[in-house]
Amino acid sequence: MGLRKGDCLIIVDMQNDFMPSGALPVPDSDKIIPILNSCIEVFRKKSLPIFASRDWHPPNHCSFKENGGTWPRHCVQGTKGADFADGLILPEDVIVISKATDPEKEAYSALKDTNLSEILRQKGIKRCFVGGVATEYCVFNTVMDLLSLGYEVYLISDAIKPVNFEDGKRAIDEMKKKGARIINSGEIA
Ligand code: VGL
Ligand code: ZN
Repeated sequence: MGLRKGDCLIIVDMQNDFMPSGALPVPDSDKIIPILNSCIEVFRKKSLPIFASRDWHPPNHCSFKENGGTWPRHCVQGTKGADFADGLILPEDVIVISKATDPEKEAYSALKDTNLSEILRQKGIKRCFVGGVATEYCVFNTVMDLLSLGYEVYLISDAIKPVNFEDGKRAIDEMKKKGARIINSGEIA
């Protein structure tokens, strides 16, 4: 799969709180760090844009149980848990997309209430290669939004992890049905 101008890498929510020892653990999420690092290296060497989204909640965010939501408190702005995962090697010119920053609004997609779609348009992006967590939440919603906007999406199947295995499988099926192509990191790296 020859990478070319118009391609980008989108790494979704690879943050300490989503790692196995974090506040909202995604099982085996640490296992995909080396895989993502090798993808990053390939895109970096070709000077292709690399985006990293991050869940970036204020302390009073509505998704937290204590505020009436469903999740334990996680990825609070400026905390260690919200930092990108230890061991993830992001390039200096990574484009960070912070999402779910409004206390009143949940945002699973990296395109919801962010400037990501505008940057993709500005940069003439055609194909998005996507990895990260969690498969059935933020990866899923990001991929579906990208497909709705007309981007070609390549889901890097060995560089994603779900909260729940069965839900993850269903999410992959749905992304596929909408047009996402399922690839392996070996096809780009
Ligand atoms: C996520 C649950 C809550 C995710 C974010 O990044 O998939 N999941 N907030
Ligand atoms: Zn969240």
